[in-house]
Amino acid sequence: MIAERDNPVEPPSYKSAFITVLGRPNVGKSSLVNKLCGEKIAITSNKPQTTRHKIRGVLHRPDAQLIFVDTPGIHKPRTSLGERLNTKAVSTLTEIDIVCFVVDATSPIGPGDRYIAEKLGLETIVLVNKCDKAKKPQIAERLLEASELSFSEYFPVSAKTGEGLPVLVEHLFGLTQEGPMFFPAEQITDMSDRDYVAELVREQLLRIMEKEIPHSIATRVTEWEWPRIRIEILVERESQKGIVIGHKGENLKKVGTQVRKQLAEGAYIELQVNVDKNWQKRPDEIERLGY
Ligand SMILES: Nc1nc2c(ncn2[C@@H]2O[C@H](COP(=O)(O)OP(=O)(O)OP(=O)(O)O)[C@@H](O)[C@H]2O)c(=O)[nH]1
Ligand SMILES: [Mg+2]
Repeated sequence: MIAERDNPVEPPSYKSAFITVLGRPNVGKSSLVNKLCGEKIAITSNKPQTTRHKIRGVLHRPDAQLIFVDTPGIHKPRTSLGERLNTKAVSTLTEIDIVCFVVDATSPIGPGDRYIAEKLGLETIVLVNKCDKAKKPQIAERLLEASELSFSEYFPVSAKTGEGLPVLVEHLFGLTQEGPMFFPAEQITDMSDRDYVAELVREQLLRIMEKEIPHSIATRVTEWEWPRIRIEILVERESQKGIVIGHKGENLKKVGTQVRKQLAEGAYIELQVNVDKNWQKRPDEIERLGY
């Protein structure tokens, strides 16, 4: 008792940090955020420029939280949408505490990576992702290349297997500073249910569609009367409409089935395909779609 009175125990302080996850398209940023948070938060695909929103995913501990900010892959833009996605990703740099710069272990660090690296502070943490897919010498080579960027820390990781992530998470919690609980314990993302479901539809379409079509697709919920959810799929040309619908509607059926599996039981998905010419080149339409 006396010892306790002499050394009063301070109430535990709460710690938090924002961590932005940046990199070229397709390096695995969204996959990493999902794995780190232990839940699917962002959609992923093998097509570049999958992510269009800045999405926050939260990893909670009783005394601290890490808020990961997934961003659109930074690339050479060809459309208004592309420009907007780059701006969105780069804008996170002014509002975060920690930066994780993701590169792909399976391909050399190139001009696209360097372009991004130049914008980052020296305290940036480099994540060499997809280590499950790379041979040991390849990982070593990538770490060596990355070390030439003169950042502070380098972690070989895999979003697929989770390899390297526990060490990274410990390191990140170690960097948190006293701060507010930005998200309550039960909340793991700031994305609304409506946006999430629209994204799930786009994810399935990305899986099915080839070539340029994925970039032409936008999705949004137009009606939500649980269990009935109506989602509009926008394409840019009449010719794309038939491709998206598929023979006798088979693509839409597949998409609906896969999305329903990821929702609470009983969800009823209605998909409608509309043409909106060149929406991704028109800033007003991009704004309306919320990208
Ligand atoms: N083998 C392997 N594949 C991975 C890993 N991480 C991501 N992928 C795959 O790489 C592809 C791209 O992953 P995403 O997470 O969508 O990449 P992203 O960086 O968010 O891409 P954008 O949103 O387009 O910028 C998907 O096919 C993933 O399954 C990994 O650690 N190992
Ligand atoms: Mg992504």
